[in-house]
Amino acid sequence: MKLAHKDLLRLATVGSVDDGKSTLIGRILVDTRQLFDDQLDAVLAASERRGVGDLDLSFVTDGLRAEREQGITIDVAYRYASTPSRKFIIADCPGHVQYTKNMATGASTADLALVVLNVAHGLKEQSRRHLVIAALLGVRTIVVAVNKMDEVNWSQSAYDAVVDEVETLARELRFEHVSCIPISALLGDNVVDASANTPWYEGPTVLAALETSDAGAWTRTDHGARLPVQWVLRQSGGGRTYAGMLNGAPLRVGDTVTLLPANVTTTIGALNLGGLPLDQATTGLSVDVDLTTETNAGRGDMIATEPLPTVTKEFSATICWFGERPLAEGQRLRLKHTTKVTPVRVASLAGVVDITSLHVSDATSLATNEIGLATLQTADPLVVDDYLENRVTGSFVLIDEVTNATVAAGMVGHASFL
Ligand SMILES: Nc1nc2c(ncn2[C@@H]2O[C@H](COP(=O)(O)OP(=O)(O)OP(=O)(O)O)[C@@H](O)[C@H]2O)c(=O)[nH]1
Ligand SMILES: [Mg+2]
Repeated sequence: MKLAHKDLLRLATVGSVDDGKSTLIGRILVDTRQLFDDQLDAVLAASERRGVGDLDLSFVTDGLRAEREQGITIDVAYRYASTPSRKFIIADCPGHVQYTKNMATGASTADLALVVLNVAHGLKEQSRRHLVIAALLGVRTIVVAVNKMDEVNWSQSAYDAVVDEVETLARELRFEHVSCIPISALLGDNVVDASANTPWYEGPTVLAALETSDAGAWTRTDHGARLPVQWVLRQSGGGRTYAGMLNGAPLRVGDTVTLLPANVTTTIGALNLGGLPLDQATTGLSVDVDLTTETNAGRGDMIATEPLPTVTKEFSATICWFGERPLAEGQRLRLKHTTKVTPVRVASLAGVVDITSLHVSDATSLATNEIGLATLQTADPLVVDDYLENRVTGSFVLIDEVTNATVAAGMVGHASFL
């Protein structure tokens, strides 16, 4: 079956540790009957081993032994689900502050953030941090599950207080669509089935909200096609073709394209997908491109259509720092952008973002999990877009030269709320 873009929703869970993200995903999967009997049996057996009573639904996504023992999520768990109206790719992210990096990875490809908050705690600092990161990563729609309503006796005033807090922050972060739902992930209220315990709530269940939210927001298709060259393929009759994953606008045979950073303008002669010719390729497809002019492109170059990206060795960026030691001005790292890796220097730090006030204040270093603004200088030219225009060509990661660990997620430019 062919999937139309709008039929697929990518979502990531966000929120503080223990607020019930994995339980909610488990509940959705169980109540929409997405699990096989043997998976349910395994969850039941694991629940019994840990002595947690009947069924610990967080075990549906918490697959690692350490996760089950500690009762927290560490790695992002991806799950697929489908209902008659839509397919979902679900990234169940960890809430613990130590694993903020994993949350950022999960949220980076999401159309929508499913925010889970404990009604008794409201917006904790880590929930705020997650929401700021989700906003920076380009998420425009949030569904907020105000969870554990069973523990506050289904109190409408407790729910309203959390909704007030959420709406204030959501306005500041400029989310476009916000819906809040009172739920119990544990008991299933307002998750797939409407609850009799919240007669004062008339909105949709979590599943209904997910089924009707805007999808396909992940990539903008109105800002030019971008094909970062991943492989150069030599053809048997001489000549070469270029392979990579397309994003942004569609690419058609006959389109005028520019090869960057060389700045050579040419035309698409042919497009192939797995050996089969195509007239047009759309975002997300890994295609093989034949250009009508003989060129000398290599891995890390970009084939693009108008409006063209920027070729630069210096740019300002927003950085989520995950290194154990602080990031300092002048520091040297490696930068990975699409298919290219280059040495980079932090030329200057313009400031650090206060998670509570969202103000940016002066800084000369960034501590673990802090978000800052910086000017970066790369050794090789990069072909970039502003993150707001293209989430793929506008993003990068920073890598520690010694340990090879990914220590930061970066976005070209600044979000409008900073
Ligand atoms: N009473 C009550 N308990 C809940 C509810 N939802 C989750 N819990 C419990 O809260 C605890 C934490 O749930 P998890 O689903 O593991 O929380 P999480 O948000 O995934 O945690 P991390 O992934 O580690 O951030 C578990 O013991 C759940 O059974 C709820 O609606 N009501
Ligand atoms: Mg979890």
